[in-house]
Amino acid sequence: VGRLILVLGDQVSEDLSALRGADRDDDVVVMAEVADEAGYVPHHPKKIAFLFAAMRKFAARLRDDGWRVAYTTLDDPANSGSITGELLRRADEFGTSHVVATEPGEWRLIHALQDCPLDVEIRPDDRFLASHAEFDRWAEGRKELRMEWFYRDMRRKTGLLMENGEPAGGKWNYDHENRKPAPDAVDFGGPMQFTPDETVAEVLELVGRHFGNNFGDLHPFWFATDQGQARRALTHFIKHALPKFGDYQDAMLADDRFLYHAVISMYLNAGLLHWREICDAAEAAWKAGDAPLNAVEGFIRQIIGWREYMRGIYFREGPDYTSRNELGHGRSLPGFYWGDATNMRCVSKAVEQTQAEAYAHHIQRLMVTGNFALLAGINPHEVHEWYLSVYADAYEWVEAPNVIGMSQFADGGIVGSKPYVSSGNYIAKMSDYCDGCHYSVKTKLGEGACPFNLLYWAFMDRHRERFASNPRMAQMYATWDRMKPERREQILSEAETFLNRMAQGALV
Ligand code: FAD
Ligand code: DLZ
Ligand code: SF4
Repeated sequence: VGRLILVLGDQVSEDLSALRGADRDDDVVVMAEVADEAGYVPHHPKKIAFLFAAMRKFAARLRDDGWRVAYTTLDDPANSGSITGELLRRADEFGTSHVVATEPGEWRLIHALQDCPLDVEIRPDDRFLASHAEFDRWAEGRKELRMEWFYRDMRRKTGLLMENGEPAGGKWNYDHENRKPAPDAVDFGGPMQFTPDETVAEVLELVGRHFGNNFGDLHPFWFATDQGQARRALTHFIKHALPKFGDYQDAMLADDRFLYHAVISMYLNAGLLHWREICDAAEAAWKAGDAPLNAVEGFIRQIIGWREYMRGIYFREGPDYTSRNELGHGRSLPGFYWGDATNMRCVSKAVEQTQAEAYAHHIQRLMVTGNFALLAGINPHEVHEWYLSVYADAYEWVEAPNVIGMSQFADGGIVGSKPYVSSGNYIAKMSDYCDGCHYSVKTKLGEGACPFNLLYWAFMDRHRERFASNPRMAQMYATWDRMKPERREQILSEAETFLNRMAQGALV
């Protein structure tokens, strides 16, 4: 044969650069379910099942389109266990040493392909809006890499929500209209759910057998697993939830796992949806008068702004990014991230839904589990591995800048100019978690004090040298300094006691 065309689990897109210009008669598409990819972190079973099912259905579709596909299932006795192992095996089988690949989204796998003793051509992944070169050109010479400026360039480049070269409605960003606290009732029934078909059922059986002990519930499984289903899920969101997406973007409810979120990141990141079709659909809803500008602008910003920006940072910062630890945090991740009991209702609920759905929305990830880990001084690499494991949409290129950068400030402030820390107040304002919590959010110290309140000040105190001169944090330091010394000491000592009990595995 001519060449092997590698298609990875998160590359199930028809218009993949590796497939472009390939010869259906001469070339062979290689796809493989392998232990290495399924095991570099203990992925949530739903994430593995989603990818395997999407891979199998994509392979079937390619075959229908006349491609030759060499597909290795996890159970295949000949399975070598790794992507490069499978390439070597197929190279031998088909008598070729030429491989065409689309750049993987993790350095780990890029290096594996580069080190593989075959002739591997790695093509850019142009399913993204900004190439690495374009992002680097934008970043070059800037003191601060602010997402907002990058986003404006992407608006100009795509023409999305632009009118005669100006932003629609006269403003680039409508966030001041967003971020309302949690509503009393949500009139969106959640993302579209799909009944497992035969392919999915087979994969569920396989994943249950191999990964049943990983953290996370495999059943019920309702994700879309092909392009047609993912598009229906997108349409469902645009029609029923997008109009209120902006208003409640930052709200959290204990008994509503999705609010008005799209729940499409796993589809987009795997390649079942393209950013362009998503953004076009959102823009069309605004033009038709079906969704307000604050919602549509906010939604489009997440995709052509944040998502592309995060990818730019990951590739620009290089392979050592996930080991950064600028704040020197070293505690281990407590067991309640893996489902052990905790009295903190917000954390318990966010982890519980993560376990059930392999999904939590942005503010749960940032202001509950992320905020707690940062306040408690958890080793950011452990935090990173947790996020990479438990969410169905997690690949390093997007997970690491969100966790190491935005959430844990472990990159020293490349992604965010200030750490995302808050006391219990923020959670109380934006959610209903505090009602019925073992702790009292109004209690600042002493019996029943909310741990976020204690740990917040301990964090500020611990990192005074670094943050006191940050103008956006000066006011909090002034508040801290106004407290009586005995009160400050008591807060710090209670925070310490809490952390020590947590480290010993006590119920906290
Ligand atoms: P919506 O809230 O409906 O937003 C729409 C889309 O915008 C998402 O589907 C996503 O593609 C994009 N988006 C929104 N925010 C971001 C962002 N910060 N970075 C990149 N894309 C964004 N997103 C991932 O795709 N994979 C991850 O592994 C991941 N890890 C995260 C870890 C932390 C600590 C935090 C704070 C955020 C993380 N995010 C990650 C970003 C965000 O939380 C998810 O994209 C979002 O929750 C997905 O749900 P949704 O489709 O309902 O999103
Ligand atoms: C995440 C994942 C998993 C669980 N399994 C596979 C697999 O068996 N085969 C495969 O090709 N890809 C898998 N993936 C996705 C890869 O890990 C992903 O392509 C890289 O991490 C780069 O983003
Ligand atoms: Fe979380 Fe504190 Fe509220 Fe309990 S009181 S839910 S720990 S913020």
